[in-house]
Amino acid sequence: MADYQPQPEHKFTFGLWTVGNMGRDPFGEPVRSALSPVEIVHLLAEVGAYGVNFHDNDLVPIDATPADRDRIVRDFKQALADTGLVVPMATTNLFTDPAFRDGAFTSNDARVRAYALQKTMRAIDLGVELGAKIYVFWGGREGTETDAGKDPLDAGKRFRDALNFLCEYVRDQGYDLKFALEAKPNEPRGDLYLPTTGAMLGFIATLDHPEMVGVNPEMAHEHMAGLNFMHAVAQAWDAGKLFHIDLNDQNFARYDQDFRFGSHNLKQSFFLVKFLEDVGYAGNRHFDAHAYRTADLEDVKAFARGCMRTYLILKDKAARFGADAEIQALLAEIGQADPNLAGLPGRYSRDTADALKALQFDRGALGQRGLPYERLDQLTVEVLLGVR
Ligand code: GLT
Ligand code: MN
Ligand code: MN
Repeated sequence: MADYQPQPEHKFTFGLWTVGNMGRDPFGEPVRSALSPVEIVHLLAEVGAYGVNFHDNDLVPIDATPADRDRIVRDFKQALADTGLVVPMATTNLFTDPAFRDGAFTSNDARVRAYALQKTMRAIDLGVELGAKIYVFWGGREGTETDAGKDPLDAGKRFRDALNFLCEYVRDQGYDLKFALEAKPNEPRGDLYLPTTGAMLGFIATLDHPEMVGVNPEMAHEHMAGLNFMHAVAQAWDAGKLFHIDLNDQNFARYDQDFRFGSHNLKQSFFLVKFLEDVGYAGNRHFDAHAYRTADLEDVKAFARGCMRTYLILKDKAARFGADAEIQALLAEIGQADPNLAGLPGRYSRDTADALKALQFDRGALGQRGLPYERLDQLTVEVLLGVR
């Protein structure tokens, strides 16, 4: 893997909104021209991506006529056929239109909640028509600026009712589609409900069809909350809930920067890639990021290529870490078992509990044993810096 060229088996995907991002921010107007969905598909094919994801309105404008919709979808399908790109994931825009300014599924207005369900069912139909197997829910405006006007218990119940309704819709239609919930702590609203992947995992267990629903953790969002992204991903994996993943990068405690993958926190990115590769995560590796506002079209392509190339380089580094004899010797030393434990504690039984209670521990020696994490971390850094 010396050339770090993306291949379909790497399952690298981008949203229409990522490389299509025009560089608008709260203080400035767009700096890049709009690209049509067809142009974006060709751009992604040019840089070597495997798939393209979209919100309903990235593809079909919210006020399109049925005839517009049919033409747009036909052209998009043609672009997919011409390039070989696939659509693994789709989602709904429930945050741009002013109707959603107080949330969608959790809005205080019953009409907005009903409209959000209608819009999502239509968007699911569109996603499935184009081949999506994963449907993402990012509650962009499901939150508050002030808790004076919305009860979090009502909001939670409304969100649950909406997801239960939509799970039944998918089952009733016979769609092969799973849901992936994406958490974010804040932005664009002051506080968003279910702000972390851990919160989403707890919420999923309260749904009528938890088996249909997993998570879509985003690196930048966990970092905004000051959390260790790899740990969140590991918890999701352990729960069998890592249905999708949004890769990007971010300086801690800032706004949602959505930087190029690996551009800021190389070490966290390394441990994340190592985790995904070690466990054999077979899902899409979706880059939910966009180029700097300073980028022109060529630089946007460099951004997209960079996301994939860095992932593959880090994958290579993870293999080096695994093959490094000194690193592996340190890991073996750290993880040493004690033959005197003879299988204790094992599974609970009255006997194992009694045997464990009877054991003598040298607490002083336990507290003195050296743990060579400094050496191990330095070796990790040297792998990353390319000198091992
Ligand atoms: C938006 C958001 C992302 C979500 C997308 C899906 S849209 O760009 O910042 O994190 O994944 O709705
Ligand atoms: Mn983000
Ligand atoms: Mn995202």
